[in-house]
Amino acid sequence: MSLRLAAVDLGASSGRVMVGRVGPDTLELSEVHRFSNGPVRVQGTLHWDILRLYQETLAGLGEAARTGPLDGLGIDSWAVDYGLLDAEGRLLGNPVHYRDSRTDGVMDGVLRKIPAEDLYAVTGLQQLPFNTIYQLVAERALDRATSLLLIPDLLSYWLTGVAGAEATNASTTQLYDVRFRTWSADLAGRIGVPLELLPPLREPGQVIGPVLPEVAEETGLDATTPVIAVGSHDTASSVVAVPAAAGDRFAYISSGTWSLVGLELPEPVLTPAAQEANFTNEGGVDGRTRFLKNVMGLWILQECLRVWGTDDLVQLLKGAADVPAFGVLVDPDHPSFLAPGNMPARIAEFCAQSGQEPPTSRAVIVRCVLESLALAYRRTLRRAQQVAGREVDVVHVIGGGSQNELLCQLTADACGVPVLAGPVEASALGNVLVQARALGEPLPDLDAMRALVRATHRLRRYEPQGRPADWDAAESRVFGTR
Ligand code: ADP
Ligand code: LRH
Repeated sequence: MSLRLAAVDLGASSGRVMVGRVGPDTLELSEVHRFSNGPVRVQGTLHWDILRLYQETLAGLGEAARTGPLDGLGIDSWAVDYGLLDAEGRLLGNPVHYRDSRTDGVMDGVLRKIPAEDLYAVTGLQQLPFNTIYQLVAERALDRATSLLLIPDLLSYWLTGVAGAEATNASTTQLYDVRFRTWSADLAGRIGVPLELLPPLREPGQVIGPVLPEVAEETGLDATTPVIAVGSHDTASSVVAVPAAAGDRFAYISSGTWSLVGLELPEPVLTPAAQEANFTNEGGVDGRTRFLKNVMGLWILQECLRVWGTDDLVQLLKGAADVPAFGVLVDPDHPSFLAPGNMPARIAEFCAQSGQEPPTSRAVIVRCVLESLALAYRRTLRRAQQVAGREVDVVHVIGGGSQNELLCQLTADACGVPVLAGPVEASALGNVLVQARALGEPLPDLDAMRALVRATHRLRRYEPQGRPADWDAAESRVFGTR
């Protein structure tokens, strides 16, 4: 016997609805619907096209229902962004995209009122300009709102009529107290956000409720189909599906639009060293801590492709593989790479300012992005191990970027440990695994879930090659001796 479950997984560059079959020896995904996602600029503000994303979700669920009855469904998406609802539960405007400029300079203003140490002691979160706390300070519709729903919670609300805040995603807002696993009334008060705006928290595995009759009618789903809270932060779901064995000393890179680089820990690390290194302690499934850092990721490459008007990534990667190593390098986390725009020009600008010859060909630009990412991974993983006092023997690369062979090899070379690449659809796998357990499948803990991923998915192994000294030299070239 196996369960049939739908995972709605909304990434910043594409969304998909997958049907998962989960049983004692079975873990299979099939994609029933995929659609593009990205920022929509309206009169200077970047939004998400949330109604289209909802419509595509319904279309995907309709496809899933056509192929057979579902035992449950769950939604995960990118973090930090939200919709505001009025007293009647109506959405107050299109959610704003985290890359929008409304948060420019906001963080500095907040840190003048709330010392960074106080924020870190409570939330353990990496300072990123788009954290929900900063978005709320810049928010114009706050005085008309009675409820804030993070993106997966908003879609779950539209599907079920039940409002709530799933904990792994709530932990990315910088309004969540990581020590007591509650909203921080103190921080909310200090930025003028009424606590009532923040809905009751729920844990992954909790049943949210059955789909509304109108949803059942539109999709063909049975009216009793439960919507189940999963690790609704996509990175939380993807970390569930890291195919590590019990006792392995592993790091992970959840590689998509962003590269989320770090360790899984039993407890948050809230030390001055962790704060100084700007690591985040996001909430994981089963109370684990995702001790990681956001590295800018394949976003830079996605924007290059957009500017060049091509989607032939495979061809570009072939070209980059032939470019000599250690040419042009950038710091991918430089703030100039955050907003959408002409990345090839911004890379050239970075080179000009750092005394490097700006790249002239696409192949050199792609090579530059990949080597620069590998260098950032190396630096981040070293720091994570120092700060958390743990060593790793292997790096698991999961998500869409695990298909990038050149980047995986560079990552193994830069980090000096083997890389195990896959699965590609880690978030959707983590999503259906948590649903399956909620519905009674004997998957008692993360080890059991990961064992099932390992048994059912083929991984690709990359051994470190080349000379570590070359990476040391590259690192001091880009980052100095910091
Ligand atoms: P997100 O969930 O953030 O939208 P994904 O996990 O879907 O991101 O990963 C998207 C990235 O995966 C793309 O930006 C691209 O760089 C990479 N990718 C997708 N397909 C391939 C492929 N065939 N070869 C190499 N890289 C790929
Ligand atoms: C990746 C992700 C990441 C967040 C960012 C906003 O999709 O959820 O973990 O920091 O989007």
